[in-house]
Amino acid sequence: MSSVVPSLSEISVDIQDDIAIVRLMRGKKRNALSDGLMAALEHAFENLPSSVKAAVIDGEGDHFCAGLDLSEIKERDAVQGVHHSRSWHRILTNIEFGRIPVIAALHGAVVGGGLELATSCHIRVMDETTFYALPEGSRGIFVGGGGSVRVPKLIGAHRMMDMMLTGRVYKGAECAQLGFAQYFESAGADKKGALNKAIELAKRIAQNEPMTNYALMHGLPRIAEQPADHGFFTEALLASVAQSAPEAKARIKAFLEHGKDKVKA
Ligand code: 1HE
Repeated sequence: MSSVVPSLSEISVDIQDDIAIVRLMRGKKRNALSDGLMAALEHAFENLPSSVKAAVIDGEGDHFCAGLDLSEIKERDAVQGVHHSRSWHRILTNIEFGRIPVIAALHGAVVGGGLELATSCHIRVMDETTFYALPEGSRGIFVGGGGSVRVPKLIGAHRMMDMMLTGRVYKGAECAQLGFAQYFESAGADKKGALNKAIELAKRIAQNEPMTNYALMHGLPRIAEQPADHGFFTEALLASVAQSAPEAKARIKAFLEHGKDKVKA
């Protein structure tokens, strides 16, 4: 994929102080992920300024993302298919294990590769228009963007199996309970409910100590896959690195002396 020319006009990056809003701008094609759009996505995340502490990703138009651009699949042989899938793994893993937390603002279709993109993000916000599907099963193909690894971690392999075998579509508030998203918002008249909530969360996250955010993004998923004994040790290392930052000491002092950032129920 490195030889692919990024379609830079199909991604917009809006920097608002310490957050970035990265938008898929291919609404006419329901933000279907062509090679050029994937390369542009990679380029956008690689080039976020260091002042950005959290990012939101959303899609132009009525749908977040219709998945892989199916018009490109017909030209590939098996070897090219492997490299193509591996390029998605690289791009989405660089989002999941990048420098900053990423919040997906989901509306309309979140299908196929769109769901794979959403599951590489750290937080997902959906609204009542959002629906999830994995049409690969009925198209005679398979997930290739990391879906078989990431989706079962959220909703279980049994639900993913059902979605792929039967074409089942999930929508509505139950999706948040099932694990597709952490937040369910009303779309509102301007249809920006999920986006507005995602921006609010990004601004909140950007206030955290960057090392704590980084430790959470990189530590929690890895500790979850370690034997408990290894996990405890990894946790101890991360805890000691995070607490040694001068900013952490200042934050704790501010609570002890002034009650700053008291937990509110
Ligand atoms: C596309 C794509 C696409 C739309 N690739 N062109 N993903 C899918 O199987 C989902 C296919 N898409 C849909 O089911 C529907 O388009 C939607 C439910 C998302 C939206 O429906 P709707 O009625 O709003 O839009 P539409 O009329 O179907 O599509 C508008 C245009 O976008 C149309 O092109 P046009 O030139 O006729 O205007 C569609 O052809 C085009 N379009 N989706 C290419 N996906 C790493 S492996 C990942 C594997 C997968 O992701 S497989 C799942 C692929």
